Amino acid sequence: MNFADIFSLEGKIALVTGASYGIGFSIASALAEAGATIVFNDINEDFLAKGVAAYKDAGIDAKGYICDVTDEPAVQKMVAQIGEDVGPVDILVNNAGIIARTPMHEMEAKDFRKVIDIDLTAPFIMAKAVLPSMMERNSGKIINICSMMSELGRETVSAYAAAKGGLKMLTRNIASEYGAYNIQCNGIGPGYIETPQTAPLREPGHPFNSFILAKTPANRWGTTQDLKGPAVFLASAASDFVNGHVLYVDGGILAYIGKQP
Ligand code: NAP
Ligand code: GCO
Repeated sequence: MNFADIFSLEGKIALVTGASYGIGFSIASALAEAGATIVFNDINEDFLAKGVAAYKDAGIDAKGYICDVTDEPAVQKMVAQIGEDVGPVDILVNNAGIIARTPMHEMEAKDFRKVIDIDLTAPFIMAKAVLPSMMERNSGKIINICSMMSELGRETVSAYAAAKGGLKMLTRNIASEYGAYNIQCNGIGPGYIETPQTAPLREPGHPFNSFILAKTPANRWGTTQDLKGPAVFLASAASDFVNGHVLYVDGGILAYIGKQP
């Protein structure tokens, strides 16, 4: 295999969850640019339609499905439908996620459970749905979108940190349990990226903005573009002996003690 072919996704089918916009859209676009056929889902019909149109504008013929990633029968149905429509999933990216920013002592258990359900249980449900076919074909890539909060805590994000820390361990466990089937499961841990999820933290004058810049050696917020190369690497043959890792794409945050005030 020559060098360019190592990164090629020609002939592969990639399912990216929650990919109408934001990080999911950018990762799906990168996989498409590397040659993959893209399928994605959203829970919201309007966002799904906007997503399909945005892919079209980018020259990508992506197929969208309405599906809540926490609903196991709906996920099984969607994966079966994708099998009929385009073929079996070769690459799964568990991107759909939510965050709740609430002091833990004020958080209701139902709101904590909701974050765990979408950010941790759903990647299990999604992976479970694609694994049997990957095992049969002795080939597969699963990429879980983790977070700085897979390693670090901070005020107000207890449920999110618990879920993303758990997702790091689910990643290692899938790698351990299915590595013998030539299935690689790795994570991407984005640093602080400009998306709707972080919009409240980036409002003008919000102290979090200067806090994050002081914590990031790159001295900037990440963009969704920054995640494209790492996603193609982990989806392609270039990473066939890389399993159970989380690749942090954080401008150096985890390496740095932070700027002296
Ligand atoms: P975003 O802009 O809020 O997008 C999240 C996507 O997930 C949306 O399309 C949303 O759909 C979808 N989604 C939520 N719940 C769903 C469900 N139950 N079923 C199906 N889809 C669902 O988030 P983002 O910033 O792009 O983040 C994407 C992933 O990266 C998340 O897992 C997030 O935790 C992680 N991450 C983000 C950052 C960052 O700085 N932005 C950093 C580290 C990790 P609707 O819009 O229809 O609700
Ligand atoms: C926060 C959360 C998220 C981050 C991200 C960091 O601190 O509020 O951690 O908003 O975007 O997950 O990797």
